[in-house]
Amino acid sequence: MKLDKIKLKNHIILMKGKRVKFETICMIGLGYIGLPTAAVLASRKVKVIGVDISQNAVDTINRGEIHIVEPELDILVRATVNEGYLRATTTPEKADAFIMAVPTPFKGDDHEPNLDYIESATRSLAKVLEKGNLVVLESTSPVGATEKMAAWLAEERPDLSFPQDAGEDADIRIAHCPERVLPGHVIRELVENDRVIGGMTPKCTEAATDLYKIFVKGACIATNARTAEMAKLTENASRDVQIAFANELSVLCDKMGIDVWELISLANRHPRVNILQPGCGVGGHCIAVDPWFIVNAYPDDAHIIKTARETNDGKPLFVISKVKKAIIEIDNPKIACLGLAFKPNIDDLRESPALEITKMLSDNTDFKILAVEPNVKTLPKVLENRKNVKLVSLEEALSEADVVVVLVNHKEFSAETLGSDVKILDFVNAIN
Ligand code: SAJ
Repeated sequence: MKLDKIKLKNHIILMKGKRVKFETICMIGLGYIGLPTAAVLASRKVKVIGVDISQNAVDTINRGEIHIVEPELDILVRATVNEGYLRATTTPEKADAFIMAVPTPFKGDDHEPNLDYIESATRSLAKVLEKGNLVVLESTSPVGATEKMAAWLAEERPDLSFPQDAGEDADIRIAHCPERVLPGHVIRELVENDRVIGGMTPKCTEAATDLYKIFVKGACIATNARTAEMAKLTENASRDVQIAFANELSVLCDKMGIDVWELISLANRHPRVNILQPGCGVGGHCIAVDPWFIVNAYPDDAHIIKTARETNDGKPLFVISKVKKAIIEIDNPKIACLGLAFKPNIDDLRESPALEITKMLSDNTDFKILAVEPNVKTLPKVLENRKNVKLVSLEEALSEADVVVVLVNHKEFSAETLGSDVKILDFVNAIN
């Protein structure tokens, strides 16, 4: 018993002796996840070098400003840049730890994950890598991506040893720590949410845990890299399946002449039922994307996940069919499309079903589209050259439109602001 205690003590001392201190952190990718993470870390008085290939993003941040919309982020970036803890640049610099938060889009038609951004970021940071460094992949990735990142690093730096070959004795520690913050609540959730930390070895997990403990108040849960990768995909696939159920109900209710919102609120009175909300489709760069990483790898087994994706991707077509039905007797109809973002109260248009619906309606040049999106100042690229599409104020849209289609439940759209003098097709329950 006594011996055990001594052993344990030694183990802790040994671990502490080996623990890496993080004075400088290099954050690669300054987008919706990278910039908030960099700013939160810098607010803990750690020196953070933010790296992005966009000169515009770098210049904006170095002025203490931000190039994306996220509540509280502007204050944090201004303060940390002014105090000298956060600085942006276009190429990686030496640091104690590197965190990578770059996009993982698709390539080709088969939803194959495109790891090109991870690969090029990995190869560029390899140049400044030093013995004792920690490299963390935060980008949502297919299972095995962290191992690929480690292999690319090893290829670039044969002078260093990596966990895939040297195990716990490696010069470099590598981990996958997926982010799970909700756009619109990123600053709070970065700090409060529990964090899954998957190292390539237990020591890698330990080093990454030390890094995240700098700002995470939630629990840091240890696992391995592959499980951490799959955990992230599972979280988003689970939400996608649940939203697909709500979207399927909305189509069924339309056929049955039942108000789906009332139906769901009644069913949710059951103590063990919690149905989510139908909408005009599922968007964003996460839920509409990540489940495909599972389906692409295991197409013969991921049945429910695939069907959910198809159900949610099919919802915009249902919305369009309802709009066309409503305007069938109007010549050159004016259609107000309320909301372009992928979800309420943000400016993010990536994979947005509302934007896709607006674009598809505007393919019919007989239709005049009055787009209303309070969170953007100009029309997005996919709409900007279309003569029949205008970005207008809510007032202008309401006064001109023959039909008003509510696509996103932004706070600006409600029973009070929309009134009842025009034909409203509400796909997001904004006016109830
Ligand atoms: N949506 C519905 N009905 C609902 C909820 C959402 O139609 O009841 C739609 C939204 O309008 C939007 C899409 O789903 O188009 C996704 O929105 P979301 O709020 O569900 O999720 P995201 O994409 O903003 O963020 C998700 C979150 N994952 C989960 O909730 C499991 C977040 O925690 C992740 O960090 C994020 O993905 C990510 O980065 O992966």
